[in-house]
Amino acid sequence: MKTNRTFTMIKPDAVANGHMGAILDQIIKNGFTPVALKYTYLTPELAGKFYEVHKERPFYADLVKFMSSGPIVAAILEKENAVAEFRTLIGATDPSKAEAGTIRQLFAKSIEANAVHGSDSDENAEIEGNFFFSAFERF
Ligand code: RTP
Ligand code: MG
Repeated sequence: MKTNRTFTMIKPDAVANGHMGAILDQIIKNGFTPVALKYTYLTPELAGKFYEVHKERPFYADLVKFMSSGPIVAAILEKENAVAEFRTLIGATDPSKAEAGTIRQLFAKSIEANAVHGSDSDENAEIEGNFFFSAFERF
């Protein structure tokens, strides 16, 4: 399997609850190498744009409000088969259905405030990484 990249955010709930360090630790211990990293935030406009694919979904307005409610950590991560491996590490969207030991099972409180984002395809990983990082901000 070739080494490739995924994009993640540590969401406002996990930053506010003090889990930023523990989550980064889990990510790195599980073999993901950050090649770009920043502590930042999304305005409602930017959160709306980032999650535009969900704009017809009933949870969209709430999701935009939640994702712009506080600071986040954004990162591009490198590992073999990064997208699939990272989604395995974070677990199911709904933390009550996430496997034991996954980041969402350990740190998420609800289906919305679910601690982390992980890209769902190589193509979206590229788009999402470009949303946050310029060329000179990534190794
Ligand atoms: P993500 O994109 O953040 O990595 O999460 P995901 O693929 O596991 O889930 P997705 O279907 O893409 O949903 C994006 C985010 O929207 C919120 N959500 N809320 N209230 C609800 O029923 C609901 N469903 C989804 C979550 O924050 C989810 O991660
Ligand atoms: Mg998704």
